[in-house]
Amino acid sequence: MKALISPKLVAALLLGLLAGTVVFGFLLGPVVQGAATSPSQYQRPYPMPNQFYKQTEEFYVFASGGQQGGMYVYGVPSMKYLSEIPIFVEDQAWGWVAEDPKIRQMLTNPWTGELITRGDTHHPSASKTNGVYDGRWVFVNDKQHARIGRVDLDTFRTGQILWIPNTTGGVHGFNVGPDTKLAVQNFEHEQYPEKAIRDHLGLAIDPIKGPYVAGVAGIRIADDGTMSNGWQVWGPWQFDMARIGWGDSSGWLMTTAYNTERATDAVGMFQRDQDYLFFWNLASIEKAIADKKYVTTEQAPDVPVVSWKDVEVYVTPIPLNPHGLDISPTGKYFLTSGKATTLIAAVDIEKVLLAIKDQKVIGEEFGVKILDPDFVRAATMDLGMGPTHIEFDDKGYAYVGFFVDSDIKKVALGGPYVKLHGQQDKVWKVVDVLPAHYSVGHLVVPGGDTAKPYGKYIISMNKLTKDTFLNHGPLESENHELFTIGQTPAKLVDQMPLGPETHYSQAIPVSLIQGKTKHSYSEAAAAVGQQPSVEYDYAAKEVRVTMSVVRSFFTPGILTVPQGWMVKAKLISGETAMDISHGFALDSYNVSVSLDPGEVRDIEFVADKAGVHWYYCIWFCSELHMEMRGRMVVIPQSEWTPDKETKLPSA
Ligand code: CUK
Ligand code: CUA
Ligand code: CA
Repeated sequence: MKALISPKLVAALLLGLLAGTVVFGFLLGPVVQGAATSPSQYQRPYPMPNQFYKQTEEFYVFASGGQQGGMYVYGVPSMKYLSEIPIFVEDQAWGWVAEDPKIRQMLTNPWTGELITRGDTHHPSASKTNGVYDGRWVFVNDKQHARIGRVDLDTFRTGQILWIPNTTGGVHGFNVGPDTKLAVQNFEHEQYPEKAIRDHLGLAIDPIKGPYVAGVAGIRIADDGTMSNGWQVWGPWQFDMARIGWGDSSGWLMTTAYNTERATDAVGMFQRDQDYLFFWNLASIEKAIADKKYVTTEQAPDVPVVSWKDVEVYVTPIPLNPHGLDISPTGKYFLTSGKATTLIAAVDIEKVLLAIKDQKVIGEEFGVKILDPDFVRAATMDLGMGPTHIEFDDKGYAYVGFFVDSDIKKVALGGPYVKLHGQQDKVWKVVDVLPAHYSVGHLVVPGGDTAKPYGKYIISMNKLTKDTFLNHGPLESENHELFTIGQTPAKLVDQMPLGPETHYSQAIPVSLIQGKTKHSYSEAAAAVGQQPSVEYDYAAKEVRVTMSVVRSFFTPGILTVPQGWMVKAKLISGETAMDISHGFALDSYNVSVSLDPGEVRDIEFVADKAGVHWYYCIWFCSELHMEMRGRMVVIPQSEWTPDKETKLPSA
C-alpha cells in the first residue's frame, strides 16, 4: 500500500482536487482487483433495483409525521422510504438545528421569544393551480403550537414557519385553497382569548367553567409562497376539519365541529345526536374586514378578528362527532363521517345554495340558520363501524376508512359521477371492501383531495399494525398499505412500516417535482470571493469566522477563542458535486450542523468550555473524511492575549 501513495497523490488529496470516488478507486483499486472473484458472485437482479425503482416510480408521498414533528417522504408504487423533512422539531440528522440562527428564528415563538422544538404535524396540503397540484410546495400544520410550515419542493426543506396569533394552540384541520392564495387553519381546542376578542364576540365566557370560544384563521399566501396572517373568524364553536371549496363550492369554506355541545369533557361532547357542518361565505369575511367590522389584539395589531355574527354562515346537522370532511372532485359533495356512528352524510352544495335561497331552515343557533338536512343531503349511508376519512378517485368513487371495522369501503357516488362509473343501480352503495391491517385513519389517493384525482392507487394509513411486521417492543410502527384501485376488487400490493405517526399525506406526481429538484445550492457560488477570515470583536466579545468547507478541509483549521465569547461562524460548502455533504460537529459542545452541497450556513454558540475541541465532518465525504477536522482552542480569559488570535495568511 505504502508505495501506492506518492507525495504527489497526498498533495492532490489535500488540495481536494479529487472526487471521493476517484480517491477511493485510486487508493484501493489495486487491492480490490487483486482480491477480485468471478463476477457471478456479484450478480444482481436485473434491472438494478435502484434504476428499476427510480424509473417506475409515479408519486412522491409526503406523509405528516404527527409527534415526529415533520414529514416522511417515500415513493409509490415502490413504497421505498426516501427521506424525512424536519419542520417543527430539531433534527440534526437532517441538518435542522437551532444553532443556525435562521432555523432558531423560525422555531421561536415571535410573541414569547421561546424556542419551541416540539410539534405535531397533521394535515399536509400541497400547493395547487386551478385545483390541481403544481409541485411547488407542501404546507403542513403543527397542531400543538398553531404554526404552519412551508416545505419547498426544490430542496425538500422547510422555507418558512408562520405562527398564528391569538391562540394557545390545539389547531387541527388545515387546508390550502385551489389556487394557493388562501389557506385555513381551524382552532380545535376551545380558547379563552384576549379581552378584545371576548368583548367583540359578546358571549358569556367563564375562564374556568367555560364554555369557551374558537375559530378559523385565514392565511394568505403570496405568489412566492410567503405566508402571512390574513384574518380570523371567532365564534361559539371549535372546529375539527376545514376545507376550502372549489368548482361547485368555490368561494365557500367548510368546517366541522364535533363539540357543538361546547362541553369541556368527553362525555359532554357526545350529548347531542347530531353535530354541524358549517358553510362560511369567504367573500362575506373579506367584506366584514373592508367594512371595518373587526377588532385586533395587543398580540397581533395587524390581524383583523371578525365575529361570526358579522359574516354569512350556515350550518346543517351531520352524524354526531364527525371526523372526515372531504369534497368530491367537482366540489359538489361533502362527505362527513360520524366517528361514533356508522353513518356517512353526503351533503350536496347545490342543494345547500338552494336551501339558503329558499330558506329551507329548521331552526337557528347563536343566530346561525340551520339548513334542513333532509333537503341538503344527497344521501345518508350506513356503512360500518368507526368511519374516519374519505378520499376520491378519478372514476366517481369515494373511499371511506373505518377504524373499528379495519377496512375501506368503496362507494359509488351519485349525480354527475354516474357517467364515470356507470353503476346507476349502486349509487351511494358499497361496491368493494378493502381489508386493512389495521384500524384505518386517513387514506390517500394521489390527487384524491383535488379537482382531478390521478386515481390508480390508494394508501391506507393505519393507526395500528399489531402483528403485521416483526415486532419491536411495545411501540409498534405505523402501517402504510398500498392497494391498486384501477379494478374491482382492489388489490393489496404492498405494506410498509413507517415511524410515528402519520395523519394525512399528499401524493404528488414525480413529473411535477423531479425536474426541479436541486442537487446543490447556488449560495456557495454567490459567496465565492468571501475568503476565509477570522475577526475578533473585543467590545462585543465575539469571534466572527468565515469558514470554507470543502473536501477535505476546514479553513481555518484552527480557531482560537477567549473563553465565554460568542462564536458566529459562516460555513461555506464549496461542493457542487451531487450528494457530497459535509458537516461541522464540535466535540463536547451541543453543536452539529450539516452542509448540503453548495450550502452556506450560519451557526452561533458560546465558547464556554476551555480546552482543545476538535470540529469534524459528520458525513463520510471522501477517503480523507476522517482527516477532515480542525481545532477550536478555547483559552481562559485570564490567559488570553491578542497575539493568540488566529491569523490567516492573507489571500
Ligand atoms: S386527523 Cu389523525 S387520523 Cu389530525 Cu386528520 Cu384523522
Ligand atoms: Cu466532509 Cu466528511
Ligand atoms: Ca358532539
